[in-house]
Amino acid sequence: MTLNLFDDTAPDEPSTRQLAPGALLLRGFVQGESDGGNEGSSTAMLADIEAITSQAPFRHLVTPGGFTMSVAMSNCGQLGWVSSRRGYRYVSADPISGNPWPCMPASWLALASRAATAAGYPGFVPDACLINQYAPGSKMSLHQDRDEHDLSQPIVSLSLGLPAVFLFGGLKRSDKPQRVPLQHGDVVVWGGPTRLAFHGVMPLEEGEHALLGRRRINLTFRCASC
Ligand code: MD3
Ligand code: FE
Repeated sequence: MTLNLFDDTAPDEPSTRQLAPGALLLRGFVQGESDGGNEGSSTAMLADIEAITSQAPFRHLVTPGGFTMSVAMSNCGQLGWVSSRRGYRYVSADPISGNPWPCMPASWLALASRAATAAGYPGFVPDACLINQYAPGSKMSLHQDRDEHDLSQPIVSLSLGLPAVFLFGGLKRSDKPQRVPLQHGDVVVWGGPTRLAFHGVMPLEEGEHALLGRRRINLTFRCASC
């Protein structure tokens, strides 16, 4: 018998909460089962993630400082985010295979656009989707996302699988971050004054998710070059 210490199911009704001016949390935006069509079902999204990462496998990138990241990453879309000793950048081909990144599924684009619109950013058409995979213990240190061309465009993030504690700081690294628990199906839209906020993820706790198993996956939709 395993004791389930946290409720990792999506709520029955989606709800929205403003985390800060410009940042909106859409709880349960993606549901476990589709109630019509492909878009918005986490089971269908997981199948898409498996297809994408069979072409562009998850890998642990190295930071410019020489540290290997504990989060494993892949990408889909016209551009993908990569890190190496040479720096951070968006590239159109997977450096492992030399092939273009897999296409962003149309249903993902529709989901990201619908979330951005709900948060007050209509017309969001991302050209990049970074796929982060966390195993228990994986974390992301406080950082800013500033490698994108147009910082007036928001970033849309979707959490799947095990819950995580997201750290949401201010515009200075030294600002004390808020802790925001993120669960399977939660979407956060980050724009306006929060677009350059420092943020990170606490080490993932052990657990087993009904659909994803012992991991968390986070998708971030970005306008890298549009
Ligand atoms: C707040 N990923 O990939 S998503 C990243 O859960 C990243 O994997 C985290 O930070 C994850 O860069 C957090 C939420 C997120 C993404 C971008 C942001 C929050 C943000 C940009 C500005 C402010
Ligand atoms: Fe980030």
